[in-house]
Amino acid sequence: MAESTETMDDDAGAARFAELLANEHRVEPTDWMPEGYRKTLIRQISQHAHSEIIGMQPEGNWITRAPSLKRKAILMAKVQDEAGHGLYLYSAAQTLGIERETMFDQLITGKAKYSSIFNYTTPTWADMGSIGWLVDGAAICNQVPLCRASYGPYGRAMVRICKEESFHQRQGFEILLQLMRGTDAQRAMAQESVNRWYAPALMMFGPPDDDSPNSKQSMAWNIKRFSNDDLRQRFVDMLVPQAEILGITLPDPDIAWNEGRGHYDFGELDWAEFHEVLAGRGPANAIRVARRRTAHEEGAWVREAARAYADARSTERIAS
Ligand code: BYC
Repeated sequence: MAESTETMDDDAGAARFAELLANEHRVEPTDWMPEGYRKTLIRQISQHAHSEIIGMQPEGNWITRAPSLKRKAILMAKVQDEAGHGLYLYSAAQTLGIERETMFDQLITGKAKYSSIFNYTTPTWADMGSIGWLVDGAAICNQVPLCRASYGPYGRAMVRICKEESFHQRQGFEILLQLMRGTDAQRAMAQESVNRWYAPALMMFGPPDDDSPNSKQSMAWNIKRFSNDDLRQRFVDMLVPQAEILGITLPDPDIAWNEGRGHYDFGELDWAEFHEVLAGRGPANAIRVARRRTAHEEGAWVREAARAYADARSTERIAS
């Protein structure tokens, strides 16, 4: 087993930390790490965990109304996967010294950020297709490189999360494909939904690189492996041929293949809207946080029962 470096003095610890990064090795919870690295990881991992938990709501909205038993079973499994992702990520953040209760508190009091995308509403069934295809698709582009994040518990959690996300993306694509092969009304519903989700999905990657205060340091620490704009480009390049297969039009007249760059060009995004959503003024911010707070309060008895059970077990163990 690797020796713990947690107790090294700062100079020796910093040298060892730099060596781990230079050799593309993982940093583990018992290793010495700079305070900024710890704080950045707590920020990113907890925001990611919150996104998974809040992200259950827009789809949870459709579980009782899914159009068939099969669709309902698939959607329930997907939403349960998201709860699981949230739990792995809260556990990974806890290894950095933050309590889970503190993170929950930050979320339900509106102090914590979570992904902007979950502040949009899901008025139609086609939105389940768009979330899978576009939101989970963006999540995969962003998260596959995070499997190589330098912090061990985060990178390892991401491996399983990414496997599940790719199933989620395929199921969303398949919902849209079915609608596009259906009636005129179904095709119109799919197109209208993609029109609403496309730009917010591109904004999931975060602000443009020259307006991203955290990217440079996070890349130097091998947490982020690609810049926000690079990942956004990768996503657009992936979407265009998939949209052709679906027969869906991406709602951006500026999309065009650029032979010189070897990538698709695409239009400017509305960053004012992104900042409004981050400031808590998106279409569903208030609903999402209020719903989470109610669920947390209504779940108090579960936490009390789990605590009482754990206390009883430890008393039993001491007595035996
Ligand atoms: N939404 O310097 P930047 C899912 C914030 S869940 C909200 O570029 P960074 C799914 C950013 O936090 C997917 N805030 O930051 C679940 C920072 O603010 P603070 C969630 C955003 O960290 C259920 C400020 O803007 N994925 O897939 O270097 C159902 C400046 O940004 C956003 C993750 O969490 C945003 N979109 O890069 C279906 C992935 N973008 O903290 C699907 C992990 C930026 O300084 N996270 N901000 O106050 C990351 O990869 C990075 O944190 C980001 C941002 C690329 C998101």
